[in-house]
Amino acid sequence: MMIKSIKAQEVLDSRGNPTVETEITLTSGAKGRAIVPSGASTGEREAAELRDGDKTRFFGKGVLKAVANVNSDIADALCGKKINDQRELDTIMINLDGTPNKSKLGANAILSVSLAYAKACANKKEEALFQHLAQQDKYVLPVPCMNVINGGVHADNNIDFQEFMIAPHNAPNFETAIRMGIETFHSLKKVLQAKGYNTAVGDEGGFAPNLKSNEEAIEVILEAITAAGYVPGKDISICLDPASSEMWKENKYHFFKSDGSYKSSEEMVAIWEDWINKYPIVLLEDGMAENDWKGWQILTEKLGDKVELVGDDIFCTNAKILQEGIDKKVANSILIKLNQIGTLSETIDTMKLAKDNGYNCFVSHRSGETEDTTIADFTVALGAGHLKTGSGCRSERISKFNQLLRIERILGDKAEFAGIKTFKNQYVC
Ligand code: 2PG
Ligand code: MG
Repeated sequence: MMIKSIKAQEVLDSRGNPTVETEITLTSGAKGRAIVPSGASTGEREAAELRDGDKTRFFGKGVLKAVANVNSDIADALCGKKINDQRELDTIMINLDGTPNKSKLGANAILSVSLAYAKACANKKEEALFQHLAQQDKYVLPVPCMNVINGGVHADNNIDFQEFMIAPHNAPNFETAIRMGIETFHSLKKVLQAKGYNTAVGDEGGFAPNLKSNEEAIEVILEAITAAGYVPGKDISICLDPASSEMWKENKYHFFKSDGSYKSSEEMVAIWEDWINKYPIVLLEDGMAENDWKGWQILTEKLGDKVELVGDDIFCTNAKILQEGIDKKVANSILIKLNQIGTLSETIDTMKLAKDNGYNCFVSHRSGETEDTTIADFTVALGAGHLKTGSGCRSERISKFNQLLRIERILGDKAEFAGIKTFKNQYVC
């Protein structure tokens, strides 16, 4: 596959922040285009997102340097050369950057090229992206974990925890699952309205009301599941991402947004234990902060055989850090965000390491997203079984669900829906 041209430009994400879009044209004429997303509650050890820092443009958030890096250094290293596969392309860029966290060229620059190349190769083979990326014979459609209440740094309300998700798992296929999720989302709007709460939405399309407590978020969701005609726990369960790193200050968890109180690691674990015993929770992501490894070990020891414990900020989709986690018995699942590590090949390596060690992989969007639907194809191709890509509104979220609907329809009988078995150690409370 010879690359004829690589052209990047600055476009915008769902928060109106600049981001990198790259289009690659192969000598065959096949093209591929990708746009990279951007996080708000980022892990400290994520690959570096290169921003201009020029305060006269987009308050310093421009990405013209990253764009220039694609159009000059990266294009010079790749255009006109024979490149055998994705790994070779990614390795050339990793070496060209030469830093441990891709800070020279920018992970945003590198990932845009990595993904655009995969799409161009799929187009050359006249395959869908999920077919081109497929790592196995069977295609698994994921349980969509839909973030219906937003808090933390994703919303301007009084909820400390960032994401309250519903997982419609008792369905024969993805199409039914997404319908169940959307119906529950619409029911939730009515439940909130009836209680006099605001129904404006946060960054990922979930409602962002001011509530009496963090716990009330679960209660209104359970009410909505029932009102939509489903049974909590049997048909639809709950997944949480409190994004605890955002609450971690001076070795304590601070409830900055609600009542200003704080908790020790042990007290935080006790909250999760209580919630898991009371509510149909099947997955807890970042229940502890990225710098609280001790707390993570306590959490895993206590609850690791009951629910899926996903490490996001703590692992940053990085195989080296995941290996540390495996050695220290931290979590039993890893969140997968391509832009945390910066290339497709490294992301797949991390997922392989996870799988070989009995960890689950939970694929994720970023809070700053775009119309790019790569993660939908990627989740099916890698057989990850579950993904989170937002709520029941906002086109940058819905575009991924629509892509999954298309994929399921293309596959017909060959599509398998992951269902409840995709979650690790589901505990029935
Ligand atoms: C997370 C993500 C995505 P952000 O914490 O898991 O939901 O948020 O992209 O802001 O890091
Ligand atoms: Mg997270």
